[in-house]
Amino acid sequence: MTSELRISTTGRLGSIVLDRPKAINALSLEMIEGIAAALAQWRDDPDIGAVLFEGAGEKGFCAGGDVRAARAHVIEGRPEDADRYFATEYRMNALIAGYPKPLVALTRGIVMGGGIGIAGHCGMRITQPGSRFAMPESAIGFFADVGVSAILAKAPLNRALLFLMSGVSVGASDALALGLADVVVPSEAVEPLRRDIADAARSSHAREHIVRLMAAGAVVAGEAPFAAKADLLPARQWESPAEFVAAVGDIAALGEIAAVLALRSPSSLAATFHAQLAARRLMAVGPTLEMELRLAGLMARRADFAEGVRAVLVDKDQAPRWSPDRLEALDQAPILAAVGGPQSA
Ligand code: QUE
Repeated sequence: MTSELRISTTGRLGSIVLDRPKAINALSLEMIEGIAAALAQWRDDPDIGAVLFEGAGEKGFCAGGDVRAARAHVIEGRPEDADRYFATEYRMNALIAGYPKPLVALTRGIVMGGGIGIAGHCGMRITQPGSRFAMPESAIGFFADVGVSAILAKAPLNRALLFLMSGVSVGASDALALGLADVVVPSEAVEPLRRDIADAARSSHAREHIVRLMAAGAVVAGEAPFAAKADLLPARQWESPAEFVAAVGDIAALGEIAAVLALRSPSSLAATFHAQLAARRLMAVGPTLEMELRLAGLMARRADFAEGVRAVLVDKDQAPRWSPDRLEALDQAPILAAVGGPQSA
């Protein structure tokens, strides 16, 4: 068992604490395997009634995945090792999404990338004021993965595309508006809530008890400024990522987000756009993750992934050189083939 995970039980409550606080609990392969092993063991254990996920440290629940390691595999000529990392992570995401017992995510601070891949798929999602949610993969030449396309497929299309393509972070109220969390609970209520959830796990109606605890502890969500901005876009079926990006550029109030989109990898924008449309056709987490695994195999091998991780996380010059550097110059055929859209038939 890895030291980056604390796995324990309190009565009939299983507890999984991501414990790699120096890296904001970013998910190593060993952490992913440890989470999957604990969940697999507890699934049929009659002594476990519910499972709680939390992150150690002050900074947040989880900053993402081990994209530095995935990049190293690719540039050392072993992209299959990167494939194996993503396959293991997505299998864990599917295990969470289809889990037969109540899974509770208790998040705060940073909840990004692979962190949303855990917390977002839990059946009961509690967050706290001040939390920041994002899928920032378009900044590193990858795409919004870990099955989050399937969660956002239930949100209005413009909210989903703007959030996933831009990678900007949003607060707790917007996480509710996007369908990434269910309730916001004040930080001072968390300790008693944790005890109450452990008590509820003893009940044969644990799910109903926890739902009631969540409703009782919730504060009224405030304004959701990101969702309000996305709702300024015309409601329509976008034909291409370029058309969507142009529409964002046409609305003055979206200027900041348009500027962010202009910095993102064009390949990432296209992959994230087409993955979201595919998720809306599939409307199921398992098939969406299978689609994402094909897309991950493609995207991890493209130059933008190694370059994006270099610029953001290795050299930290924040100045990636994308190829191609414009959506207009991108051949979308390989991306369409990977997502398996009607266009690829
Ligand atoms: C996009 C990402 C990640 C990211 C930044 C991006 C990601 C990830 C981290 C991260 C952050 C802090 C750490 C760490 C990793 O940042 O997946 O180890 O200490 O894990 O723009 O996908």
